[in-house]
Amino acid sequence: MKVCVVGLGYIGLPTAIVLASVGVPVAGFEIDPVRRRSIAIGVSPFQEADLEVALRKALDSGAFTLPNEVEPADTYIVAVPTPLKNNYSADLSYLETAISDISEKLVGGELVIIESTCPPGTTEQVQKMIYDSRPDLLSEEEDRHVHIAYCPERVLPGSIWREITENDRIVGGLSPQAGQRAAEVYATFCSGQINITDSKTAELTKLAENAFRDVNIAFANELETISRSFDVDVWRVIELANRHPRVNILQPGPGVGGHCIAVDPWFLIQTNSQSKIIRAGREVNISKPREVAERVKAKLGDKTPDDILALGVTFKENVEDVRESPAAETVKLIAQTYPDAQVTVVDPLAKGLPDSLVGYSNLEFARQVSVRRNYDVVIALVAHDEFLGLTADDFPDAVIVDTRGMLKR
Ligand code: SAJ
Repeated sequence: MKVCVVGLGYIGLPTAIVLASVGVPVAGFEIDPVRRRSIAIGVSPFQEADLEVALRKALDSGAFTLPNEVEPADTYIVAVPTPLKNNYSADLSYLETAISDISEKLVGGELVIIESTCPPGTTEQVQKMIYDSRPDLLSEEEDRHVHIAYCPERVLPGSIWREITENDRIVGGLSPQAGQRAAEVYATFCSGQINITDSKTAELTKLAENAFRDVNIAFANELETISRSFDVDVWRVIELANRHPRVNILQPGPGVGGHCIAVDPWFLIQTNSQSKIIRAGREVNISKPREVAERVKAKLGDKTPDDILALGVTFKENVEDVRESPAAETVKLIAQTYPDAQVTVVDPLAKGLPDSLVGYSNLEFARQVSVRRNYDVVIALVAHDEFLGLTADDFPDAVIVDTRGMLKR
């Protein structure tokens, strides 16, 4: 088996490395030359526990190479971004480019696996793209056809290197043969159960997982609003409710971020204009940063703050990633509401202020909290491990808005 992984991001890079680590020759194609050069010298372009050590081993072993273009292989794995367009539909342009690059190299009989999160029906579209550009491949005997499967990634940012080998996989073949062949690829490194199904079921299952989590978090977020109106601690309510054997409520926060859960439910909504629950979940979670900013205003009343501290700016705890971060969105609203206040954003993991916050002259970034300063307002947004020693008592004079229930622990 020789594999070419197209797109060396959060999913493609670990997938390429894990295959190389079990001895499969892997060519990794990354379109961004800066990212490619970084990977080639063994430096991961993003932080993920244990990944960089494995990357260096894979490079040293010679099993992982970094060509400047898509390289001929018998298996292609596509892990390119599928972001949202402004109209909340999926932008499949990166996928189209990847498929076009792969199509040029095909000789027939190869397996093409899509891992990127996609709207239902995309795998069938991929098949059409391939045969539209390469009708010559259709005229060959059947075993020379191109086999296509949808195998969604399901790994959790922050635990990718462990989960990539341990999590169960879903393998959706466009044909039984494609499903079987794709399952064999994952069996080389995955100790979890490999479940073979058809491509549309696999596409929908992936979206169902992330939409379910989004709706569950939205439920927790709505419960937070309700509990607060009764002056009741929502974290205690959830803790107690989750003692019930059939209840499992997730945790409230300042909203839902990242490049998956804040995005993927839209792929379901776009296919069903009647969507109620999934759409409502999105709306509740999207509205949360504004609600947090309103809470700050309500708590301050007539007072004008001079010094505001925001704890965390990444999209969740213990990662450096700031994409779609609800913490960043909250900070932006606060910076806009109080242009004369100094807003200090502390985050031990983020590389700096996200692009969406650059240009606000009242914002400053720091890696460590100074508990000595007399902040007027403290907003707790991300429960990084580094913050867990802090309590409300560290900021005796501040108005505190704790969106994660982290300052009392
Ligand atoms: N969040 C809460 N409360 C919670 C859990 C999460 O507010 O109880 C927030 C986080 O702070 C963050 C957002 O939700 O802003 C998403 O974080 P997450 O840890 O729930 O999920 P991701 O986006 O890091 O990864 C998800 C995972 N999907 C599921 O758990 C169903 C992961 O397994 C997927 O592989 C990933 O999406 C993906 O790439 O699709």
